[in-house]
Order: sequence, then C-alpha cells, then structure tokens
Amino acid sequence: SGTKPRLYILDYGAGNVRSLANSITRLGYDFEWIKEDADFDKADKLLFPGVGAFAKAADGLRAEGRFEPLLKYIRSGKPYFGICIGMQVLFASSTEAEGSEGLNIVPYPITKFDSTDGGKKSVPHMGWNGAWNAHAGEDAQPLVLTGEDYYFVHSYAAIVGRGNAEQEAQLKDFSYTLSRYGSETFVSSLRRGNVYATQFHPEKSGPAGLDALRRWLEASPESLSSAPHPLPAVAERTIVTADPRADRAKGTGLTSRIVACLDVRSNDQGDLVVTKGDQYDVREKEEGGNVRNLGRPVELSRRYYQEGADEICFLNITSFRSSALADQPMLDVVRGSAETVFVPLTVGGGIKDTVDPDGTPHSALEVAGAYFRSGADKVSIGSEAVINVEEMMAREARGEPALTGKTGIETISAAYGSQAVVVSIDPKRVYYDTTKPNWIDEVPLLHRPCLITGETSTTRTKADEQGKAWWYQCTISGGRDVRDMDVIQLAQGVERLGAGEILLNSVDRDGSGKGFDLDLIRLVRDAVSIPVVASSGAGSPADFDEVFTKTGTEAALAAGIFHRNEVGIDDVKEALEKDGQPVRRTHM
Ligand code: 1PR
Repeated sequence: SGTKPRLYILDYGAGNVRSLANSITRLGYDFEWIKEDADFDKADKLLFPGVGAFAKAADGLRAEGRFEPLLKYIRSGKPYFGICIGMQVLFASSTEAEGSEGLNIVPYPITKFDSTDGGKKSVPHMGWNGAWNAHAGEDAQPLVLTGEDYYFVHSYAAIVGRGNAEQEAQLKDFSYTLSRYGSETFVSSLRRGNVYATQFHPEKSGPAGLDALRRWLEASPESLSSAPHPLPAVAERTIVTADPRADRAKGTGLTSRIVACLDVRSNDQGDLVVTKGDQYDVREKEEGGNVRNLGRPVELSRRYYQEGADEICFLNITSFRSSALADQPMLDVVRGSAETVFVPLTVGGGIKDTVDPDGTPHSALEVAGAYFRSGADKVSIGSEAVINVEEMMAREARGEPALTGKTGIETISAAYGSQAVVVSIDPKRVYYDTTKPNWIDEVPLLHRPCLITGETSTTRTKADEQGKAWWYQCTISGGRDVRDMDVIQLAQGVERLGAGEILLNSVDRDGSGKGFDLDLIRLVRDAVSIPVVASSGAGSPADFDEVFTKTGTEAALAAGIFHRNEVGIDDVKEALEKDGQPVRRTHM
C-alpha cells in the first residue's frame, strides 16, 4: 500500500512500558496506545509488553474487555509481539494463578522455576542469559541470535518437560529458542506465523535487544504473517536441547552482572549531582566540605550504558529528608536516563508513604508508580524496609499475623511483581571484645547467626581481620542511625514481605577500595533465596572476580572506581572472562 504500518502498543497499566516506548522512538518508529477496541482493527502490528503477574495480565485484560479483541486480533493473522508476560498470556495456563486462563494460542503450561535445583538457585531468574535456536535449521529471519545475551526477569516460564505428552508434541509446532537456567531449560522466544514472543525484555537488552526489536519493526506485516519457512515434519525435527556455546556449559546460565551505581543528591547550589562518599560521608575532607561532585546523573548513566554496564542504579541519598514525589528533579533524571539507556534501571531513595509539604499524602505504591512510569524497572527501598521488618517481628511476638499487606514492599510487589522491589541494606560491623574470656556467652541470641571470624576475608583485609569476631548491625537514614537488628533478620524479613532482590552495601567498605565484604555477602546470600547484589568496596577488577567466585553472588555493584575512571566496566569484564566467568559482551 506504500503507507507505513500502524504500530500499536497494548498497555494494561502494570509497570514500565516507558522503556519499550522509548526504544521504539529511538529506533525511529511511531506508535499509538490501544485505547479502545476499534484500535485493534486499525493496528497493522501490535506489541504487548506484559509486566508483573500472569493473573494480573490475564484478568486485567478480561476486566478491561481486551481479552476477546486481543484474541481476535491474533487470530486475524496480523503480527503480534508479546514480551515477558505478553508471551506467557499466549499460553494455556500458569501455575502462578490457578484457574486464570491464558489465550491458549500455545497449549502448554507456564510453571515456576525450582529454587532448590542443584542445591540452590535464585528465583526470580533475573539477569542476562543467552538463547539458542532449538530447531535444527535456522529461522529465515531470526530475531534472537545465538551468541548474544538478553535480559530476563521472571519466576515462571514455559519449562521444557513440564507439559503432558500431547502438549510437548504441540510445542514443536512452534519455532523457538531455548535458554537454560540451572538444570531447567525453558522457551525463551517463540514464533509461528504472525505470533512472535520473547520471555526476555528486548527493550532492556542493550544493543542486542534493540536489534531484535528493529528486525521485527522493519519486517513488513505480510512477511510476519506467514511462517518464515515451513517447519519440517515433527518426526524429522531435531531439537537442540543444550547451549551450543562451550563457555556457557557451566554455572546457572546467567552472566555475572556488573551494576554501575550513581548516588545522587543536590549539592549546596541545589543541582542534582552524582556524588560518592567514604563510609557514607560525601563531603570533601578539606575546609568548607562541599558535596563531592562527580558528574551529571543522566550523562554518567549514558556513559556506563555505552561502556557495557549490565544495569544502572540511581540512589537518591538524601530523599529521606523530603517527599519523593515533590522531588520532581529525580523523576526527571529517571526519565532522561530511560530515553537512551536500554538496560534495567533501579531507583532508590524515599520510596515510602509520604506527605507533601502541602499535606497531600502519597502511598509508597504511588511513589513507586511515578518512578515506573518515568522508566524505572525496579525501585529500591532502604530505611523503610528496616522499620517494616521491626514491626513485623513485633506483631509476631504479640501472636498477630506477620503480614498486613500494607507495607510498601507488599503493595508494590503485589502490583508490579516482586522482581520490581529491591531492598537496599546498609549494615555496619560491630566487633565483639574477643579479649574478654567469656565474650561469646555474652553475645545476644539475636546476633548469633552473624558471628563469624573473617574466614572469607579478602587478600587485603585478611591480616587485619584474623581472630576478630563481629556481627552486622542494620542502619537507616544513610547509616546515621543504628537499629537493634542484624542483617540476616532484615534480609530474611524483607524476603518474607515479598522483596525480589537485595542490594547489599557495607558502611565499612563503602568507598574504601578494599574489596567487597565477602563474609557479609556470603552470609546474606546463604540466608535468602532471592538474588543479592554485592556492593561497596570495589577497588580493582580482581575484586569482582573474587566476589563472584567466593560468594556465588549473581551481581556486583561499584560506584567510585567507575566515576573516577580508575577502572572501566570493560576492564572488569575482561578480568572475569579471563577467569572463565560468563559475562555479557556488547556489540555496539
Ligand atoms: O532510606 O529508602 O530513602 O534510601 C536511601 C538510599 O540511599 C539507600 O539505598 C542508602 O543505601 C543510600 N544512601 C544513603 N546515604 C548514603 C550516603 O552515601 N551518604 N549511599 C547512601 C549509599 C552506598 C552505595 C555505593 C556503594 C558502592 N551508598 O550506593 O554506591 O557503597 O560504592 P563504592 O564502589 O565506591 O565503594 P531510603
């Protein structure tokens, strides 16, 4: 016809669709949002970036009367691209939501990853993982490429072997890629005719993801409406069940994730700047003591994206002083960054129930929602999480139900999924006086799980730490106040409340360059089953290698060394690669 295909996005209001919109704009395409049923008829191509929970998506579609029109659209043969939950709703059902039915385009069940697999595996499956074409014979126009890594975040998937014989056979009618998480193999993208779907987020998968999206956007609706090539008869098809890349044979399948963190606050002139402290003190040591200014938040985040950061984290470190929604500049930072940064964005600071100066109250859920709509993928909760766990423990002590469903962690994870809720922990070491003969008898019961002796100390700290014993005390308000709670209680408490990830800082190591606090990281990692991001103290590429090999953490974060250009993200990845660790390499 010569006219440009009309592209529509279906949004049912759950989570970050801004990034997908941004990536499409970035690739030079226009789109419209589906606003009414008639829009399905106007659309030549449709994208559904489902986020959150299966039931929310399936029931949300039904509640808004979009279920039937969507099904009709897909059956009409026009191109559909489903992302994450937008892929899962194509399936028959999900064990995430008993009784909630999907579109049943793919008659196969969605089931949950096994967190006990191989001893222990973090669920959600969160991070960068590869994918391989499972059918012998390449797709004529593959969107997903073997050799690239893509960003996943989900607890449920079309896990191979979980269907009955008939379902397993029907799955073979689709052309698909597989990915491995631990010993479980799942469908990471699939296609048949006009239906295309990815379990990963192309809009969060850096250049490789944008490329996949671009190929779909460029293809004419007609070429997407027929199968790229007729699949061979089922009996003749070989399914490649293992990752063909030799270097990916070991481990969970995930790459070791490198996170660049930007602590943001306003300086004395009132501008938002990236700053960085030593043990949380961000002012210059000399007279006058200005807030250290290491650059502008949006620009720096862009630089880190281009250098290959797997994730960017913004922490508004003084937000506990004011209301986050009144904090328009921080929303602007997230919005600005999300325009050109196509890896996951986390934003923390002030995510809690607040009251504006004019008396208007805002729930933590509202505050988080404003950040998600601006382009954040996850919010990080600090001080408030400590208070929530204290209150939960007090309720339990009184014999009341532990969960109220009212805390920020609970409300946000219910609405946006637990993967969207990070808890940032700021523990501090408290040493015992081990010269006292019976010191160990005086250790309160509360601390017992944290009693350790530096067995995993780094090469640089070993000499100082030998023979000492300490526990990790929780702090709030950027390390200013200590609370009577150890780090394990907090970590396990927030996991119970529904947090999906822990950002584990260390007040002692922050800005020290002495290496990560390996004892701390191992302790917390062993205590929870959600992913832990190791933070504070990175001084060299070797420190990253050490934290991944010695603690089994999935992700490591640094700030100072990156801001000061001492170590590049590629230096870190090179060191990890040399040691045989999987990393995501960007092909810009
Ligand atoms: O309590 O929910 O409002 O959240 C406030 C957030 O701000 C928390 O996540 C808290 O950790 C953070 N924060 C508060 N004060 C400071 C400060 O520095 N004065 N920064 C602060 C935390 C730690 C990391 C840092 C790593 C790596 N800084 O963000 O990036 O330690 O640093 P390094 O690689 O240079 O060692 P709420």
